[in-house]
This record gives sequence, structure tokens and C-alpha cells, in this order.
Amino acid sequence: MINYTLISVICKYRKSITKKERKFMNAIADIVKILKEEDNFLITTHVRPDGDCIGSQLAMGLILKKLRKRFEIINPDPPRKKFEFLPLFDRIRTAWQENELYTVSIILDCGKWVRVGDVASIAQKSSTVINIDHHIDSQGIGKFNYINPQHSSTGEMLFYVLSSAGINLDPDIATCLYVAILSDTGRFRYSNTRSATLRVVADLLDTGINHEEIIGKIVAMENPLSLKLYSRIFSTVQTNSFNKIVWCTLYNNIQNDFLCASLEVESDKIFDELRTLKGFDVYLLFTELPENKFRVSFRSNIGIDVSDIARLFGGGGHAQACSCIIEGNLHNIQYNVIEKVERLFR
Ligand SMILES: [Mn+2]
Repeated sequence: MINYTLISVICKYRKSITKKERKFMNAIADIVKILKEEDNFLITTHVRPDGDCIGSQLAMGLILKKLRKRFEIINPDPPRKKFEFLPLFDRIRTAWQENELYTVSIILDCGKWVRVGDVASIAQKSSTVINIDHHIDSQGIGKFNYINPQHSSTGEMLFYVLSSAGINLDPDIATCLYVAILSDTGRFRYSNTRSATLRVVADLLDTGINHEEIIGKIVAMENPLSLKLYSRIFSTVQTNSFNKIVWCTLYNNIQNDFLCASLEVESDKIFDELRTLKGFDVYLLFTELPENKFRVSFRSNIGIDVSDIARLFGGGGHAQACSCIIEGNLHNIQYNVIEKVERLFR
């Protein structure tokens, strides 16, 4: 049985642990105690769930299943169809009754009630709330919080939780955690990929899961029209005057032209391509929303924190990946946002 607890990973290279690391280990121990002692759990996550949300939730579901606990997975928004190969995927609900009551609510990959969307109203009724998250602006909304922005993903954090609980890592759980980590590290290309991340990943692969097959399912495009859609989006590419900031705009008319094919636009796919441009450090996507609003998604290279700008406009997220929604005219929004980003280079 693989048993890498947080302490065994740290102490592989150091004799002693820091006060902060001790705090994390205590947090994990408290959460494990609740998982083992309580019953009737709600597992939820943030709006517009990504691969880390879904992978982490399903892994948590599998952990609770092994502990013979009752649980429900309820999300504010539906998961992407590409994750349907994951175990327990069919258990994800996006509809609920307001009178549903759970003893313990587990909020994963999200550290703010507003980000839990409408599910917050049932989650807040639980007598115990557990919050596991790695976002830098996490508020620790639970009675029990395991919040550590040093980790690549919530999936990576759950590895330590299940390890501490003495739960056997099996291929099903490993697949879910692998998808979670793959998603948040951009398949190990982002700066949040640390040695500890890869050590966890090595253990996941040791369960016999197929790396190539899983990656294939994550990056797959099911419809050839998707390529046309992405090429339309890439045709909007613009750069700032000193070539450090590059952005695309997803106009409503592009989205409408492909409505009948019900294609999903994944911002990560757009950023994957933008990031291949040499010399640039900040990547933006402006998505036109109803009611004269635009979502601005930010990505940046290590050393450039764009999250303050997202927060300035009422959004949030990580230093290198965040977003906000701004109302108004696209030209003004782009001018304002790019002017703020350019200041980071002065
Ligand atoms: Mn995450």
C-alpha cells in the first residue's frame, strides 16, 4: 500500500518540519476524523467547474464510498462532457431541492461562498463545513479548512488526505486525482508543477492507470467543427505595443455561428496556444456574455501576478490564472484592462 503522507514527503529531504507544515498536517488529521466519524455528506465546488473540481469531487466521492458513507455530489454548473469517463460521473447533480440537508458539506477547489453559486444555500445549512482548496484568495469558509496555495491542485491535496486516512489508492481514485492535477498544471507545463506534485503523480501512475489514454480523453475534440471555431477565435488575436500582452476575443457572433453544433469552448485550449508565442508574459481572453458584460480571463508567466487586476474588477483567482466579469463597452474594457496589465511591466 502506498502511504505518502504530507510528513513522509517533506521528511524525505528534511529532518524537521516547519510550524506551517505542522498546521497543515493537523488540518488534514481533523478532516480525516470528520470523514470517518460523520455520515451524510454533500460534495460541491465552484461555478463553471474545471478538471480539478470534477476530478477532486469524484475522488472524494470514491473515498467516502470506501468508508461506506452516504454522499451527494451537487454542483452549481454542469461538468464538461469530456469527463464522463470518470467513475461516479453520473452521480454529479445540478438540480436540487431547497430542503435537502447534509450533516457535512465539503467545498472543494473553492474558498469563497459566492463562488459556490446557488449550492451555497444548502451547503451553509450543514452543521459542519470542510474546505479544501489551493486558491491564493481562499477565505477558509469551513469549520475545518485545509488551504494551501503551494499545491498545484486540490487533487494533489486530496492525495495527502486519503493517504492520512489510510485509504488504499486504487486505479479509480488515481484516475480522478490524475485528471485533477493534469488540468490545473496544464499537463505539467505551468510553474505550479513542483517536485512534490510529480512525486504524487508517480504514485498515481503506479496503480496502473494509462497516462496516454487519460491525456487523450482530456484533450480530445469530438467534433471537427471545433477546429473551425477555434480558428475563428484565434483570428481575433491582438498584442500590445511592446509585445508582452496577447489576447483573443470570443465575440457573441462567433459563439452563435456554432450554437447548433453545441460545441464547448475551453479557454484552456486557447491559452495553450497563446502560451506558445515567444516573448509574451500575459495572455488574456475576453468573452462576450449576455447583458453587455464580458468575462476577462487572465493567464501569466511566473513572476507576474495578475490576480490583483482581476480583484480590482471584482473577480479573483490565482496569481497566474484568474478572471473577472466587467460590464460595458468592449473597447473601453480592453483599454482599461490592458492599461492596468501594462503597468506591471513598468
Ligand atoms: Mn484547482
